[in-house]
Amino acid sequence: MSPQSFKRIPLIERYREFLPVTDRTPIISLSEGYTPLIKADRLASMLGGELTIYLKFEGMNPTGSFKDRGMTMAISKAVEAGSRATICASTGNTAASAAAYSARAGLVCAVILPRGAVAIGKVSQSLIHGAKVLAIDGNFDDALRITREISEAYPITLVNSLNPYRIEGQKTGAFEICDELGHAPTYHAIPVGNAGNITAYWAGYKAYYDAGKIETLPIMLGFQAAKSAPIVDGHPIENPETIATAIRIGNPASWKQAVAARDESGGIIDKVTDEEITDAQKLLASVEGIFCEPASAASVAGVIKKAKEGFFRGKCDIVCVLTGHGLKDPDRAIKIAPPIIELPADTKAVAKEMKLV
Ligand code: AN7
Repeated sequence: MSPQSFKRIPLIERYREFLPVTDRTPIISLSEGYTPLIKADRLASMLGGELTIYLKFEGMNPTGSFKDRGMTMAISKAVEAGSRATICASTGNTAASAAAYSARAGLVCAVILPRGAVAIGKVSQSLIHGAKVLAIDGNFDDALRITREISEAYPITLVNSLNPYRIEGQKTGAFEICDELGHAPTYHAIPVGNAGNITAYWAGYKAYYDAGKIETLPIMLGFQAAKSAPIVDGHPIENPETIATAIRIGNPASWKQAVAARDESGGIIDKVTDEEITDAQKLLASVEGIFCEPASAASVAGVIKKAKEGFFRGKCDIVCVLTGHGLKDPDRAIKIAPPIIELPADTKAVAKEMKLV
């Protein structure tokens, strides 16, 4: 094997023609992207019909979530512009990614988190990468408002998805799916929080379509958590709640763009309960061997819900984006899984517990 065939090219170089970069843009990369598209046959057979399901496991990115696709762009452009510092509001994953890419670029990074509402793995990442971690007495929407005000008043680059380079970078998820399948899927299922990712995927599919790389566009299926579903309910939610803390967002920044993606693609944005999310997370772990975080499981929970309603007709393929790794939120996994069995250091006791004797 030649070393060349093993080499990963930074996302920005690989999809350069579709991204707003020049020869002068320094590329800050952690070898993001190239995430696996895993065929989920056992899940599909449980849903019946003629569905082919693929899981785009974005938890395999360097910081464990899809945010790295946008962050390589946002941080590279920040360095190009001569910025020295970055800031973001976050339910955890944006912060982890911003902290890592800022560290790599030598930028100071501040992250504003809703206190007590961010999964421990994500907090640990922001801390170890040396970001200034500020936990406010408020929710994500409060954190985003403060972050916007700070970035408008001081010379600090905002790296939330309001930063257009984030969306540009996240389009590459759609490119990878099309490159691997050779076409666009019939349906694209995705969790919706601040609504940047659904916006980015739709823009990515449209860019590939316009470039003649795909002949059809997918139907977009967005899923919010039931008590954090402003787009589905049609109004901002003042006190959003869900165990899927990543998408505990009451007033998404890219609300209009998400609605446009839904309507232009002939799709839907629906909601799933915490119970449906938990069931989907456990199912993925137990029958497909894939451990994603709760928010990610919302895409699969939504597809299960729609399949039960008879939404899918005939032969079709569905790509579900699993946006983040399950290790981000180990507390949650331990809470929903069977307990540890504690025993004396005794072979007989172990054999008995295993029902071998
Ligand atoms: C695992 O990190 O908003 O609809 O601040 O971490 O583009 O917001 C995270 C969002 C889905 C929703 N899945 O994506 C943040 C943040 C996971 C996430 C979403 C998030 P968007």
